[in-house]
Amino acid sequence: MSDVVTLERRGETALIRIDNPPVNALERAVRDGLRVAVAQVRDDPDIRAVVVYAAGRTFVAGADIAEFETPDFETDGFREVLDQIEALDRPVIAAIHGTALGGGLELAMACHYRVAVPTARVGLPEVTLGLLPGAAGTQRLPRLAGAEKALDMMLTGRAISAREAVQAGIVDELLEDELVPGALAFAEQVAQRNDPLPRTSPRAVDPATVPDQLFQRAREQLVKRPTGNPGPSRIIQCVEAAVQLPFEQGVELEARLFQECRESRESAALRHRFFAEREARKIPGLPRDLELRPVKRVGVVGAGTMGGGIAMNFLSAGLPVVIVEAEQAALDRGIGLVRKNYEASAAKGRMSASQVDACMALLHGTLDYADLADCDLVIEAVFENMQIKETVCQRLGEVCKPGAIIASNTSTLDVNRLARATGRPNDVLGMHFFSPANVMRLLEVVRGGDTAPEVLATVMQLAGAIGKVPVVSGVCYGFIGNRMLESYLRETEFLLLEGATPSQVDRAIQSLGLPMGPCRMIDLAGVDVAAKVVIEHRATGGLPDDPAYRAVVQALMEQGRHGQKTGAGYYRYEDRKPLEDAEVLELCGQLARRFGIEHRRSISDEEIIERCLYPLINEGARILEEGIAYRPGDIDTVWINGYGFPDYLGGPMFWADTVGVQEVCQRLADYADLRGNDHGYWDRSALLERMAAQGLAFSDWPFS
Ligand code: 3H9
Repeated sequence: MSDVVTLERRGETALIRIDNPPVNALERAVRDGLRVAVAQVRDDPDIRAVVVYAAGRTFVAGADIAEFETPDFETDGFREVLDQIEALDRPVIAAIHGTALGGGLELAMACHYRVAVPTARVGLPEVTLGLLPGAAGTQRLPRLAGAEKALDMMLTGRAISAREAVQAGIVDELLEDELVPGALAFAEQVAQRNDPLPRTSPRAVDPATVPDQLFQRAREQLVKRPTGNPGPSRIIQCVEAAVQLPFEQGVELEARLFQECRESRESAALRHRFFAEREARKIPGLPRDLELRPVKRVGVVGAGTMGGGIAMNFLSAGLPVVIVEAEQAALDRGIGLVRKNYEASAAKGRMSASQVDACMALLHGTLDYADLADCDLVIEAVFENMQIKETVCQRLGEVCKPGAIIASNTSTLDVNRLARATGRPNDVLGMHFFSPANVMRLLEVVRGGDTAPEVLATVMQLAGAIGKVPVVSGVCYGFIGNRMLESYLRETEFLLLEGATPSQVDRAIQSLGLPMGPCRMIDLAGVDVAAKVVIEHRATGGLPDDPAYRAVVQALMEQGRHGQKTGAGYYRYEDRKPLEDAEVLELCGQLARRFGIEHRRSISDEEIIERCLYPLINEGARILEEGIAYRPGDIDTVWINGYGFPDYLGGPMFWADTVGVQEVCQRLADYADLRGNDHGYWDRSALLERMAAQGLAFSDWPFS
């Protein structure tokens, strides 16, 4: 017997146990082990029933995603063993706990019966990896649950509860007993009944149960909202085949389409994303068993939009929050906004009224810093200004109890300076939430020069517990995300000064798949907010001596064009619809003349994409070279979760590999020649140059 699959007899029932931590992925050794176990059952006439279950925290959570990178990967090995299970002449029962996902649910569907503990969840999330279920899941699920339900589950990748799975016909029974005893009792019952074995593959989907136009409507949705993900259109094709074709033919189609997806760049990018997000939680040099500081109560300073949003993360996770404001009116407004946000969620059916009340009951507002004395973590979210933040940090250093963690939500300021202001820099780090803080998944965790290892580890763990995707950044201006954004916005503005229009820049960037180009993005975030960041950056000596540097955003602010909220910014707005504005084009023309920038008749989309994104990649390489980010995947995780970079492009560094690092480097050199390089805008990072010279890709990181 193999290490990962064992067979044990319990009376007349065989117990097949899969034990392949951490998530019992269906890797080759598991498939081989299952094959051996099935043969053993086949050869033993005394076995009357079989239970398949998994050890540890979950049933099988899918195929081993890393295996898809093997160039000659085949789905046959999966389907063969599942078919052998289904073909057994004694009842086979899958006993599910934790999550049966992807290949895990496909394994369960090949069994004759499925039982589950009530907390279990089942789903086919392959689409999130740019794939479709490749072990006959597209054919078995419609036969069990109907085409409509199957299509919905596969297109959304959503896992459903065991209870919902029973209603859908996917799970036969919820276990009241514990997993193995419950499944054994179920097995004995079915063995005694001696019913014909309910195999899934010979069933047909009754066409009468398929809603009219189901597949056509699904295709129309895809046209309306294209995703760049190769999975959905092929999933529709497979489910349609499950309705129309015999099982074998459907499976053949599935195998072919699965390979098309697996070999696509988009699926490779989505798989990269999966592992990058998990890798980002690991901090080099920190022992895994570090003792964490307990966090049971959280404090937030500042009840503005940001502070309120930050508080909601903890309230929703059941942690009490103390929120401090300077004035009663601001406090009331802030708390009112938190309630309003929760009520909006309740109105959309995402939470119940009693859940809203429970969250609000955990929130305590105060004007007195002394009320923070019991908190284990305090996050300041006051106005982005060094003097104000330093004063707040000093107070926090005094009032917070020993061992409490103090965090700043700054997006640009020097975390080391703020740490010193507290007088206890070991306890301090940055927690840079993205707006709206209760919605956006990214959290940049800024590691200060003196941050204690267990403080960093505690916050990384806590971030996961509140549903965030945390990425560690070192201390620098703008950390990982905003620092890279700066070069993107710099080139956006130079392109406008050279004669490109906001809509042209936005369209070119959106053609890559970004949901919003830079001009629309600033209009939404606030031109005033963006301009103030530039002004502050200049005041602290962080900008080159170039009067044309981001002159457009500052001029727009001076004209009161603060973006969508004032009805005008880079665009003018009618009913929130952005329209090109001749005044903005005129303004750009005037600024260009003032700074001696030549107006060009035509600027290609290709140039816009290269000029906006290649410097951003170059800055990413600098961030790696300086050790601000640990790995290229961390940068990709920031851009996908914080800035809407399309996940099917894998993030900017993954995308750079797709374009070719040598090409990126060469084009940066070309633009230095073409546009001039007086201010060093086109200087290539040493790392990028080395990579280009040695033919390295970011996926080769870490380089020796
Ligand atoms: C598939 O099944 C295709 C089929 O149709 C067959 C085709 C022929 N593979 O997320 P966590 C690792 S496609 C490899 O932190 P949690 C993960 O990297 C697959 N590794 O835990 C991490 O490693 P490390 C369809 C995997 O408790 C560790 O396990 N299935 C896989 O927060 C813990 O993971 C899916 O897409 C995997 N399949 O969440 C499900 N899964 O510790 C993917 C996990 O070194 N998995 N790892 O960083 C999940 O959604 C979550 O992991 C799960 C647990 C909900 C199961």
